Amino acid sequence: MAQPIVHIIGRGVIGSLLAQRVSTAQYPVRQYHHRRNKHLILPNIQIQQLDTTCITLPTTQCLPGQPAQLDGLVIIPIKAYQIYDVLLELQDKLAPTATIVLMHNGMGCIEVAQEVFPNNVIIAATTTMAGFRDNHTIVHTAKGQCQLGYVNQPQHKQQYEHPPLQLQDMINHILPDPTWHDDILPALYTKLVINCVINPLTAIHNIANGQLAEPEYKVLLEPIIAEVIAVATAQGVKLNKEQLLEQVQGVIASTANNYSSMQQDVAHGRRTEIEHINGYVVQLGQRHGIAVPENQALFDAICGLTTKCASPFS
Ligand code: KPL
Repeated sequence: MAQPIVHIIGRGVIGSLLAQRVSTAQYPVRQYHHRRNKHLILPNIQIQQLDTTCITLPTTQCLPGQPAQLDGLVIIPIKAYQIYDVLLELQDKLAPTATIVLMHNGMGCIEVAQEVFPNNVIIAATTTMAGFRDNHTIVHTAKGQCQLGYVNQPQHKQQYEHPPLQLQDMINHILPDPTWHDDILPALYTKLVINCVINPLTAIHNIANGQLAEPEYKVLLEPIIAEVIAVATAQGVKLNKEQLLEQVQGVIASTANNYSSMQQDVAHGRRTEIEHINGYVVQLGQRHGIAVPENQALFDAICGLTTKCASPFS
């Protein structure tokens, strides 16, 4: 049986770091750029690895225009606000046996993927792997970890050319420090909490993650976390405040020298994922009649700093 191909959608930081990990693990890999760039000659991406040595990734391919049956593992590590369009673009291009791995900050996209691909296996993953883009070089700054779990497991598994276990084994080699969860929702809400705190605060105050350990910022953490726990509880997801506070402080310490993705987006005038992070909490607050003034204020502040901000995700 041929090795399944790993298809990575996008040339972003996480996508490029993953492409490098897949080729190091010696699996066949293809990385894709968007069709709107089909006439551009895109330079090869360089990765500056954790040990500061550099490697060059193979040329990325344009997403196929015609129905093409991409099979194997299709990893989608793009910005949350790009997911909807990309899933629609992939709609007639994935084999029913392809396994989709969604990997992005924020919430609200899994439901869309389940609607567009009701018959595919879908895995939701979240990571603390990190890096930043310096022109065409991606600088890898944190090995990080991954939490993942199935969100769609169609019944007709016997038609799979590559049994889920073979793909699961590949995923375990590709993703940094993976932990599988039977119920991925608590892990996704935990990452939401981390992002609700670190991303907007570092972007608003234009600081590295580690500065949030200073007393003036430390006092801000708990009320933001308490609001996310309240909406998560209303959604049926139980979280523990003390544990979360510790986890947030742990990420602040372990990524102390890093700049969060939202700080980088704001600093470069790019669109942020705020609708899917604090905006998602605002939306859940409205749905359940729960006041979330801290998250609302962070949402408003980031919208005030960037031009491309829509109303809370819906
Ligand atoms: O996910 C992140 C991000 O920057 O988006 C954290 C974990 C906050 C690390 O910076």
